[in-house]
Amino acid sequence: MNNHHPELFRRHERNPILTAADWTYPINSVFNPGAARLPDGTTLLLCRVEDRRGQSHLCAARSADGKGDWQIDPQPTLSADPKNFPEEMWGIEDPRITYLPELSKYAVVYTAYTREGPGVALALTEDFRRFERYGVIMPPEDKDAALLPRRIGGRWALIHRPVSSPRANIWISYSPDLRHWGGHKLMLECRRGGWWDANKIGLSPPPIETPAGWLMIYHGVRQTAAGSLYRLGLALFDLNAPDRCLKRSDEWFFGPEAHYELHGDVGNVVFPCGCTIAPDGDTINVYYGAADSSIALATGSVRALLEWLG
Ligand code: BMA
Repeated sequence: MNNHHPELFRRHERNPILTAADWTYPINSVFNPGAARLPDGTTLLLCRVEDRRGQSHLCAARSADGKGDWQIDPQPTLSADPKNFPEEMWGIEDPRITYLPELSKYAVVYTAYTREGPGVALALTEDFRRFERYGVIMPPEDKDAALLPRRIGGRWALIHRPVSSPRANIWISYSPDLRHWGGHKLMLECRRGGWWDANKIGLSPPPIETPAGWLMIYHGVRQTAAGSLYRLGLALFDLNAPDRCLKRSDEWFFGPEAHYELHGDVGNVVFPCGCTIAPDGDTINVYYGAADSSIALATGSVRALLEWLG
């Protein structure tokens, strides 16, 4: 156990880096973005934008340094399409982006808000302008999902979080073609009792491939008399058998502290869906929704995260 708490994630000095006021069309809030570093070095955020009906769509914002001067698409980049995909009737949320070298495409795995609750949907894209939709790939209630970048033992791997009430654990499932899924395995279980990650956990950004294993930042939800507290912990998984957990932090290392994390539409929430790794291979930029209202950036080191995990 650690007795000292190193600052593993440093908040950007100009946080929040994106708010509803930055949008070119009227919106309620912008949060929980997926992230990708494009081949030319541009950082792309696929932001969850909530309109004033209460429904979400996705909108791209691009920045040369991943910190400022964001170029925001003048209209929604990916909207719900309930005519062709009735599962998206109440909007689409919380995208996680993984680049798939085998297909030379990005996989965007997002939440489709169906009549029966959240489900997991997939779209592929080369340019974040045109999208090839696969529809719902995991039925409700399921969310917090992302693909691994390459096949494991010949099959694609999807991390996701089905709810088996009253608890919600992280699972991994496999597919030969991204459409048919099976081989379901429990990947990480929520703790019980008074733990910070008791009863409900979920994947945050897609896992980061390191020589030591897949490094996962995950969120734990603590129910309190004052509402839910969303905080982040770490776990490490075997590169060739990703359902095998090698290490897991006992403690959370990042939680709501700044005013924009404590106050907003849903206070006490830090919720990253994306991160980028700088060309040095170590610096990690984590983009997170703050209090379901704005987008903030925190920076750390993959090496330091692994060291802290022990
Ligand atoms: C989770 C998701 C996130 C949201 C968080 C806090 O269940 O719905 O989109 O940011 O709750 O409200």
